Amino acid sequence: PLRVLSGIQPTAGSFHLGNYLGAVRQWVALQETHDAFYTVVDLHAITLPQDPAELRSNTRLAAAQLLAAGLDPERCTLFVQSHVPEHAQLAWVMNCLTGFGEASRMTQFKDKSSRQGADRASVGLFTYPILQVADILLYQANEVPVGEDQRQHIELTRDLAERFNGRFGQTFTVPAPHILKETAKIYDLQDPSIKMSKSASTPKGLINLLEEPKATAKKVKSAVTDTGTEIRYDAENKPGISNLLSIYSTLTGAGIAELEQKYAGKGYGALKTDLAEVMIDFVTPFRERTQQYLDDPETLDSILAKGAEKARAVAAETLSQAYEKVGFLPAK
Ligand code: AQP
Repeated sequence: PLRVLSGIQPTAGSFHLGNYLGAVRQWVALQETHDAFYTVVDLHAITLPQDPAELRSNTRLAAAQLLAAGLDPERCTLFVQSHVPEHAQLAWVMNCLTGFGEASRMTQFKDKSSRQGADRASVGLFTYPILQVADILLYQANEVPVGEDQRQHIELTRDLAERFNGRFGQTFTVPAPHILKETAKIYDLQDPSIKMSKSASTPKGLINLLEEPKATAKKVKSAVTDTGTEIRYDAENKPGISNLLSIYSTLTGAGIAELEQKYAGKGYGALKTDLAEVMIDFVTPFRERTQQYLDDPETLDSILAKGAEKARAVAAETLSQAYEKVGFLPAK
């Protein structure tokens, strides 16, 4: 089977609805059809200042949420990035293949560093996409399931894989992004012109999956829409309503056309009330399952230990090939 690799940061504690719909939901589906590797990217998490105790507990929390969302350790390999040292090792090689100007063009770095004050941004934040390149190439992934915001980083991964292969001989699979149109970008509920995001969203526009379900319902009901009355998918003219329809459709499996018909002649209030219910039905069991995994840290840690072992077997093989191609003298 084809292989997929993707990762998620443990920084924010709770995943938000954009992380789930844009990425994690695809991960769950792909474990059925692909050889799937999923990682909690704690090395990426320290590119912004972190609290050590929080990072540790958020790493477990991220793994617990992935399992609660439906990842099955029998069907996929789930591991913590820092448990597999090959990620940092290959990243160094990839750093040396990347042009400074090329890295400077990454829009996520520009956004994140300008929010922090460019001078205070770490070099780690700058090379973040190159570590991500290593994450993907180590597993010879064919596809990378992510949200639209990651497209540029996957392009960089393709460029560097081709560059390495061209310079040193065929070594890496050149991966393709796996981005689903309907959920590629979930928008902030208060400002549907920006993506829902842990760092740029307003608290009322951001749905954290682990918050009180009642708070979630309230956010849905106070979502910003438009001055019209018609419930119709039109991303350009009705971004707020279109965002709500996408979320509704994905969580329930109902098609957009079906929803438009269901709400023909009804007001925005009716749509929001029903979507609030749908959200509560989704987050309530999700929170419970997450808590169950957190209550049993030994099981959780052993799942992650087994995952790391499986991941290392693949990563070590790729790294040794890459090291040999580059010209490093093998240690005897
Ligand atoms: N709004 C979104 N719509 C669709 N997909 C999204 N993703 C994030 N936001 C949306 C996808 O979630 C996956 C994991 O993301 P990450 O751990 O790299 O976190 P992030 O991109 O740092 O998440 P945020 O909230 O977007 O953080 P900030 O505000 O720091 O930039 C990725 O596949 C991502 O595409």
